[in-house]
Amino acid sequence: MLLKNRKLVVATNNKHKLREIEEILNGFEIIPAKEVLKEFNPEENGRSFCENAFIKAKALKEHTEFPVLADDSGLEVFALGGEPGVFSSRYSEDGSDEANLKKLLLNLKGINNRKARFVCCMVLVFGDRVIKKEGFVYGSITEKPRGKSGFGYDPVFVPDGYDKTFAEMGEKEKNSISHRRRALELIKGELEAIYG
Ligand code: ITT
Repeated sequence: MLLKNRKLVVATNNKHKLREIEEILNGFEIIPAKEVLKEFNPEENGRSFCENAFIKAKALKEHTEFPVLADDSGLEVFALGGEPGVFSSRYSEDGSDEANLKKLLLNLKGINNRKARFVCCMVLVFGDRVIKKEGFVYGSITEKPRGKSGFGYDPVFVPDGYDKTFAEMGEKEKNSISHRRRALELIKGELEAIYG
């Protein structure tokens, strides 16, 4: 199946993710979920990032003829048995970035092993095909939040080989090494094949 235009619907309500995806997938015309469906809020009850990404992509694909790309992502902290994992956006009671960060730092208080990784599963649905690709970035969790850029857990995550948090780096540098970039690089090859 070869498509004429380079339109791609992105199944996310997260404006930060959308911006990062637009930056990385330049050359494609990105259509935000809200332009296809005013109320896009599928229940993310999967047990893995890929299950949740598929739930989001499938929910939107029912409403558009264009290929749909969905991202499910989060932070896994090894000393916490992989928490917050698929619950990254709903870790604290109110689910705000600030409260999620606070809970994470509290749960890590006094723990020396601060190793963690960001995971991103990208699912692309077009026609009757489903393509899943995962990206990872390994690093460690700081004692205190640092930096203002980005979103979510960016202020406490220092990727291996760097001394800045994702929030201190700024979008460009983060996007060059992030879990989202790594998953998207793998999806990009598939997209080029679909669009020709
Ligand atoms: P959509 O479901 O609409 O895409 P969401 O923000 O709810 O938006 P997820 O369910 O995939 O997305 O949850 C992702 C959470 O994981 C996000 O809210 C952050 O807390 C965290 N996260 C994922 N990628 C991140 C990144 O690049 N930097 C910082 N935190 C990230």
